[in-house]
Amino acid sequence: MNRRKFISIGGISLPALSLPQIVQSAGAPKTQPIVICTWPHNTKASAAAWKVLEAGGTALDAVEQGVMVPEADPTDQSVGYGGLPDRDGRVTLDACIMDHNYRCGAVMGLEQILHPISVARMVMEKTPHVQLVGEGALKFALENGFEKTNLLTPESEHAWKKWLETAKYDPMTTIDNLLERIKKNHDTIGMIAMDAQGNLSGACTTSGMAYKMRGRVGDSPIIGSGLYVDNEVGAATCTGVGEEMVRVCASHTAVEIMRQGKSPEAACKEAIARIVKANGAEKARKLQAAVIAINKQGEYGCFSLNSDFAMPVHTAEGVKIIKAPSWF
Ligand code: SD4
Repeated sequence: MNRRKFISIGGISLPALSLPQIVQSAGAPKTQPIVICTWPHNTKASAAAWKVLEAGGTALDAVEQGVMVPEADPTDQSVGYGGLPDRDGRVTLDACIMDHNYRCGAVMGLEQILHPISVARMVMEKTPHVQLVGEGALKFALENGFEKTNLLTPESEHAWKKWLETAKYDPMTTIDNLLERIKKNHDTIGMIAMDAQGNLSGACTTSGMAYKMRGRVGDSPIIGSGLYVDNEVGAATCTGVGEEMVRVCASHTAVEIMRQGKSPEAACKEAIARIVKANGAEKARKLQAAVIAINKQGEYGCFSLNSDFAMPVHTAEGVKIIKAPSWF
């Protein structure tokens, strides 16, 4: 019998699964809160999340507040307001959120709403569904008090028009563009946090690949691909060429590897290894993908396909930037 899975009340052993709340509140040790996120420029976002944790808030509130920072920042051309548009010139946003009870919500291809992460949370909290897409997601947002905003800034419109001059409907064009954006240090934010109760949550939000085909959805709003949280084990989130993360369910893969007892860094490396295997080394060299993870003990790690990826780690000791080891 697996002792971890059973609790004893008055001498009678019961499966812990039948009393999850009691086990959690009675047994949860105090842990050190921590928040990590993708890309080194996102320290303002991790600081906003840390503020919530420091005040005793939940990991769920922390990750939502954290990723709202780049969503509202017009200079970040890969998330929310100011995001680079699709080929038709429309800014379409993808986001998802997941808490410590396997609850999750996502929006895909959402337009004209400043904070897709908050709509994703509302999908999680107010609907029987996990994912809403396009027009339906917008309708739901408007019915729930969100307001329409023009998200296309003059800078992003200008960049799109310039791209149109030579536009080729070739996926490699999009990948080149992604690498260019990464060099400028602006990209999708995936964030995971552990609060003082030891509970994990995560959020991921993006405007997706610049100049993507209309209707294209990447990994970021897909539970298991762009983000996964299992409060018994750990959490992981990703950034990079979304198609690659979807093919190997990168975040879920990393969590499952942690479940086998591997460190967060080893788990992230295994997810990246599967992307290399799926593509072959030659193609993988031209892609970028990175996975970050925290386990239930609050240990963290990251790993990227190509170099130049790093993540902020925010704890009571302050913020530090961890450079990821990379496959190439
Ligand atoms: C996507 N994963 O839409 C996102 C883009 C990204 O670093 O993360 N870029 O595919």
